[in-house]
Amino acid sequence: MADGATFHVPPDHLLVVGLGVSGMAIARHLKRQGIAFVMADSREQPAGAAQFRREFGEVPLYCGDLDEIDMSAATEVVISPGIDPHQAVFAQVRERLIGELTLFTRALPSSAKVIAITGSNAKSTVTTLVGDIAGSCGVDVGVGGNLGTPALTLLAHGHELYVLELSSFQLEMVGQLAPDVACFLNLSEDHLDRHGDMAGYRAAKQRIFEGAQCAVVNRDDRASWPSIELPTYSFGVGVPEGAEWGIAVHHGEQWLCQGEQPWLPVSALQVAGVHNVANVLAALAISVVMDWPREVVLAAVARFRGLPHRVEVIGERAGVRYINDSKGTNVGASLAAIEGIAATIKGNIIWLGGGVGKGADFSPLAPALAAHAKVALLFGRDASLLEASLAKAVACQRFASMEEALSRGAELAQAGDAILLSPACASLDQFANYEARGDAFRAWFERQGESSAHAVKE
Ligand code: UMA
Ligand code: ADP
Repeated sequence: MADGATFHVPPDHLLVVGLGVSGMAIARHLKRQGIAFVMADSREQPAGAAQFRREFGEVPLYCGDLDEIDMSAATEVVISPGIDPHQAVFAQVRERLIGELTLFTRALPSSAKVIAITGSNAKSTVTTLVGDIAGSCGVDVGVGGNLGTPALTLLAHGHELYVLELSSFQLEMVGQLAPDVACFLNLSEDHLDRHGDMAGYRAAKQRIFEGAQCAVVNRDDRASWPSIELPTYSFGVGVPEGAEWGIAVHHGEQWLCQGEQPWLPVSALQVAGVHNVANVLAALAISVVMDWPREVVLAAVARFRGLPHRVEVIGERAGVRYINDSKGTNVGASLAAIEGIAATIKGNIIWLGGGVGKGADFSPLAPALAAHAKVALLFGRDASLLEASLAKAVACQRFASMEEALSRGAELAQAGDAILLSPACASLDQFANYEARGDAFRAWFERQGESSAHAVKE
């Protein structure tokens, strides 16, 4: 499509950039609204081109170098979250640059409510749980955003409530969403290649609070608190005071509590690890702000089994638990998983890590591994970087593949231990995505079961 000739955005047209999941949702929304637009993608042959042409017929689609686009006549330029707004190519249209959520806010009926959830980790878990609770309470709810279904696609179905998982990429371009509840779960190093430094990353996430009715934040992570004045409700894993949410001992057992009021024993939860208790507390805090009925909320929370690949207990063999946390793709996530699981087992953790480290500093893992891990079994592209950061704290061994690391883990494990895949890295060097990595973990576990059953028969 790009033949070196300049592509001119016609007057009175929006330019949509990025023909992915968000771009298609934006295009469908603009069509519904009767707003003229053209589409562009920086790849020569984006996977969605055929689908776009089927749905949008004559709407011009430009594929190729974005420098070749003359954006001067565009009324606005709508970019997908994966596209960096700071690129020089957008310098001339900075005031007219918007994201999907700006369109969402403009079209949102005033009667509809929005719960917006962000954080470096736990977004999908908390978003899904809050959506489950809302649904159980009889609310007509749409659940999506960074989780998968774009906010504009949800909007097309016309819900009473939108529960949106929002990434820093989406929030950077949010406009003013003004949600009924803005929840910021935690902040740890991620996406610094896009945001420059932690201050830039936090600033993007802080935009969730603009115009919000109230904030739900993490008492154990000051970075999650709003920089602006807002009614604020907090959760944390310590003993709560006043209206705070936390964990306290009640009748000799640990309970999830609001202040002195016990809500649910930790033992009633199906999700594993202290970090998941924090996630449930965040969802409870939101539920109370929304004034949902307590008994229905508690029943929904007790039913929640968590999401696949997030500290998912795959099974137990010879007293050893196998836990798939393939979605632990950054240091903060894996730290939470290691500490969360250590508190629930009698033995030690056998930790599997590695993959693409995204330039992260792995050293924050060292104290947790020193305290809780028998060994670190490392694989993938950045195994040597992990070893360099961790070798003083924990015995490290390197392997060509995750499966080889798993086999070694099974040899080393004793009853009471947990084999935890929480790699602190992206998977793309050896797998299609984190799901494929988690599926390979499960498949290995199941294969071992079959071969040991076979051995017993023989
Ligand atoms: N593209 C360009 N030029 C670029 C970059 C991208 O033309 O420089 C094109 C790509 O070819 C692609 C399209 O833009 O076809 C759109 O890409 P996108 O990267 O914005 O992705 P979408 O398919 O629209 O999916 C996005 C989110 N992706 C990103 O933020 C990278 C999805 O989150 C989200 O589920 C979806 O919108 C619906 O809201 C994924 C993600 O990885 C899961 N998110 C990051 C994370 O969770 O850490 C933030
Ligand atoms: P996100 O959507 O933000 O990536 P997920 O709910 O998919 O979050 O969880 C991703 C990973 O984050 C989990 O696999 C786990 O390793 C880690 N995690 C889960 N809960 C927490 C928490 N409360 N604090 C820190 N890390 C967490």
